[in-house]
Amino acid sequence: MSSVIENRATSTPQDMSKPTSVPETTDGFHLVIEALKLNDIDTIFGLPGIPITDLTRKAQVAGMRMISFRHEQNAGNAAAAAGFLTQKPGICLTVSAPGFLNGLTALANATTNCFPMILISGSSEREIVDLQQGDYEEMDQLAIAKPLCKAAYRVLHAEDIGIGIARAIRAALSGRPGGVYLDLPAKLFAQTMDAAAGRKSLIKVVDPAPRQIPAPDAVKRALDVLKGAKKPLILLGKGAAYAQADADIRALIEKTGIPYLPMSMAKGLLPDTHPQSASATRSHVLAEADVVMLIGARLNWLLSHGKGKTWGAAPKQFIQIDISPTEIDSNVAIAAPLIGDIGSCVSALLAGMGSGWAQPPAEWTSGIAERKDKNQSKMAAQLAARPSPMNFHSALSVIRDQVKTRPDAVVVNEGANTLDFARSIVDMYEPRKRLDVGTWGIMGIGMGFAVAAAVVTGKPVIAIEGDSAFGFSGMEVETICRYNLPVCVVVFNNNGVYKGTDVNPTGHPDVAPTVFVKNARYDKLMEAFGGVGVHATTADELQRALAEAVASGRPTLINAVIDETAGTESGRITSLNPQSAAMKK
Ligand code: FYN
Ligand code: ADP
Repeated sequence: MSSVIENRATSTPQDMSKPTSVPETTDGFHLVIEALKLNDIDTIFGLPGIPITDLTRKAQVAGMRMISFRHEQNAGNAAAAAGFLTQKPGICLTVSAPGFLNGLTALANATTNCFPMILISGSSEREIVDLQQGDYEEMDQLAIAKPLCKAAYRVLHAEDIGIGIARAIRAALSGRPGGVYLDLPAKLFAQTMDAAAGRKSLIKVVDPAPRQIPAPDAVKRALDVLKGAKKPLILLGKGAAYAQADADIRALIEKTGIPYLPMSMAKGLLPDTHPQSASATRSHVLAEADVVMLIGARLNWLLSHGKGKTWGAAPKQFIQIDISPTEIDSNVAIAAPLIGDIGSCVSALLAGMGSGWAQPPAEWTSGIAERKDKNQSKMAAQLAARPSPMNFHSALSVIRDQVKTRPDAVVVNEGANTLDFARSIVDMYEPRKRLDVGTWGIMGIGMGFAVAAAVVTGKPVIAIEGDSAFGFSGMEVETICRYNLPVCVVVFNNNGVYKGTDVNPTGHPDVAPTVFVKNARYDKLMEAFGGVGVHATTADELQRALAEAVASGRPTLINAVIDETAGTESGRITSLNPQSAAMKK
């Protein structure tokens, strides 16, 4: 901490006779920075302003990476993605009230996704806020944050900064990871204290995400249920990707020979080309399986709550591996809950299986293989077509080929059709290389996630963006250029939300609510900040531009012109759109 301790003694002629040794002091700014650094946090995503501007400067001077954004929501999304990728809480730093609120959506989304992040916001003076006397950016931020995150804390005294940050880190990482809010009132930053006492007040969190070993009887129960299966299926969720137990998860799948389905952010845990992947016959395996083992995946809306038509008529038994005991039985009965961290649970299962674990019946696996082959051939034909203008398949086939040659690239993906088609078309080969709209199906994560992926991994990032989705965070292309990040944004431009063909039936000159400016040139946006902009109207043009962007690492935006009639309302989740009673008749 010596680098940040300031000797505040001033030397004047009158002082000359006094002893020269004066106590070193430190302050709130430096204590916050040192507390983070002590816990190996080296990057802050944020946006400077009152009262945290100097904190951003001092953090940079102290050797931290300070990534400044144009809007706090994008900084928050970056922090959340960094948390998912690194198992360290991503830090988002904002100003008070409006900045805090802008960051809050990302904090709530991180919590929903089980990503560890800490939103640190400066706040106005407690005395004035609590008496509601109208302070600058007055808001009771702690109260507002509480219901939207896993934990929320406020620090009032410099000597408590170490404790506050330690509690925030532990809350974000332990058990089910999630978002934590840390409120730092403006006055705190300038508070001074003796440097040695300050140093002593800091805490290096020991074992912030303790392993949680599953109970032996729970392991045995899970194995017994699995043993009895005729049509077993394993479902991998983003919790399994987060857990970084990649080798054991692969070993479990390969040892058991059980077909598996990755949820979207678990794609690449095993290569999507793996012979046991059942992605290409998803509906069939969900409906037909008799025993389903969930590994870090919740039975929420994305899995039709574990019931209904998706799951077919055949009776099902579920085995669920999760760190959160209250997840069990949340939607349907779970026959064999296995509570613990995924690494410990999977290795306990492997140990319990011993050698000679029986493979699933051949009629189950060969039936899956047949359907898979058929569906993949159908898909291959669609991908090979070169329609003009491009459609989702032809444009995505280019990205699919590029990712195949650069499996280390991170794919960020949002939109409706752009999301749904990309999920099934773009194969992933390595774990934690796909970041997308997650549990909420949120739009606006694109540029924040892309910046974080580039900063954290140093690898090329390909952001596959619907034109609507891109609009939520598009201004961050300036951030991408400013930090010269290896991000290639591909905007799937079909002139509107879902598609660009809606008309306003009233005859009023306003266009329909789902329609954008026709033939917009999103590529010019990137050029405005010194990046590379490409207008691609054919698959060949797209291929050349993408290959060049990935090879050069230069910030690039490709405006990929897609047939404006392509796409369906809400992609593959049209059924969630309420329809008016009159229309249903
Ligand atoms: C998948 N499929 C394939 C392949 N991969 N066919 C051939 N080859 C390959 N490689 C098939 C698969 O078997 C499915 O067909 C179909 O393609 C779709 O697969 P997907 O995408 O895996 O599955 P599905 O049914 O779309 O998944 C359900 C879902 C998913 C809810 C998990 O839709 C999802 O994650 N949605 C998120 C949507 C969202 O958040 N949108 C943002 C808001 S948009 P069948 O087996 O025949 O079914 C606001 O409007
Ligand atoms: P998906 O959307 O991919 O299906 P979900 O976000 O629904 O995945 O589920 C992730 C689950 O993983 C959550 O229930 C969470 O508690 C769990 N989880 C996260 N990290 C771990 C871990 N290290 N060990 C065990 N479970 C975990």
